[in-house]
Amino acid sequence: MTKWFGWLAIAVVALSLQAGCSSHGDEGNGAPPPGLDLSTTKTSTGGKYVVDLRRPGQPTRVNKLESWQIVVRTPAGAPVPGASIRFGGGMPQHDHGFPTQPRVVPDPASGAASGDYQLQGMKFSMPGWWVIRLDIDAPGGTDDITFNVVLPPSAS
Ligand SMILES: [Cu+2]
Repeated sequence: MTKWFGWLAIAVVALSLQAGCSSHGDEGNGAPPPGLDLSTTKTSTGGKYVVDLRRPGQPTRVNKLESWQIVVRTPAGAPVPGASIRFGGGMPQHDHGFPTQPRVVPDPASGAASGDYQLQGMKFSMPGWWVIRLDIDAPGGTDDITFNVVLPPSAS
């Protein structure tokens, strides 16, 4: 009998750990903070690059893999080819990252010289406020940029 209760306790703990993230969503603290900058074209923190984050045409769905496009230009509008771009981010309100490890490669459609990149393996595990951080290492110097993305409840 004691053993049985032990297993039950373990099961309950495991269940509550798993539910940890999604349980935030149905309470008030799941709402994104007001006044978020949702621009998809931004200047990097150090002012070295202008980055355009392009989602595919159809609305993003939770748990669906997507490829996005990243267009990197100098502030004067010149393409920035040859950049290595590291992807990071997650949900600031829930303290977790992306369910996949997206990577950035030169856009196969536009070619390596274009300064257009493809963000492969994008996936969101739940609706809400997500932050995408890109660390850019290019001949023009290193810089970083952060985008806010909000997935509506209807995305799940
Ligand atoms: Cu979350």
